[in-house]
Amino acid sequence: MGASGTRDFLPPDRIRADHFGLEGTRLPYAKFPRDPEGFERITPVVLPAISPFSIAPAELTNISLRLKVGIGEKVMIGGFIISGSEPKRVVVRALGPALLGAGISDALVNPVLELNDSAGNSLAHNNSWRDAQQDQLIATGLAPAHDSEAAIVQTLQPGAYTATVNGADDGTGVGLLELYDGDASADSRLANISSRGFVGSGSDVMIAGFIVSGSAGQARLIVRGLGPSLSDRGVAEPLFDPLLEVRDVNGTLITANDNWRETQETEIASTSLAPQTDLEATSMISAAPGAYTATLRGNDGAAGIGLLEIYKLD
Ligand SMILES: [Ca+2]
Ligand SMILES: [Ca+2]
Repeated sequence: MGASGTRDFLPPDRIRADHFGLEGTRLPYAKFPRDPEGFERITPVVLPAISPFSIAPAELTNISLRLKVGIGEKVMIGGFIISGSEPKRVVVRALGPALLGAGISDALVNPVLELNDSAGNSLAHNNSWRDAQQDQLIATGLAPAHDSEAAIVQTLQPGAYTATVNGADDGTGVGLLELYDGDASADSRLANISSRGFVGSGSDVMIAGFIVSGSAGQARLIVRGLGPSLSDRGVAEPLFDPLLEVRDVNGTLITANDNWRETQETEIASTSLAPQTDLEATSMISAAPGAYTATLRGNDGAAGIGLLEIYKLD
């Protein structure tokens, strides 16, 4: 039942979806989804009500992106937008060796992480998490398990940001980029998130795990899988024919789309988010609080640079 390539999508024990840690009086960190195919190992995740007083509508919170990190245009780039009026504290992690323990044999051995603003200015750069913000990271409960892994704690003003993961010394392998909302009570939200990088076949497809948080309501989301239009952005080897799937934490298929005009054409065209080419994939979904997995791959196992985007509509 699981999406192709999600078989080995096993995060480390301490960040699995049913594991919540309280940070003082802050709201719990929700963790990203577990392996949709690992039925013998998982129990269905029910996100707890955050507090008796919290009736906020559903929001997009944490995300994890997994893909095969290469060099040049094959590095992993996660994009996110913080909307609202207040700064938001985020924790960003770049993991690789943690995947080795989860059965990924070609994990990225030594990830390097960089955080940039929308103008491309570097806000933070980290190779080994102990080198810069060790104490802060330990205090968040999100310190990586391996010294070669990278992490950054940063308070960000509303705006658009990117986090880039590459391998030290041009190393390549499957990497995991995670973004945690460390300040869910702030008047600011993660509005859009995206993942750009190499989309291969098998276990090298692009996978995005994301959490819809909140104790009530549903989030209206648009999920897009782009490829051909990236050539307009200077990508030399775009994914020719993207195929998109979204599953819930149990591995149940929520939606699948190959070419966006085939389903929901009218609804999608009524937004500003209709893809530029017919081969690109888009789905609109209403998502109850919970953990989800979106998978981007190429039709017929083709490979190339793809962009997976998740937008939250108001
Ligand atoms: Ca490193
Ligand atoms: Ca397609």
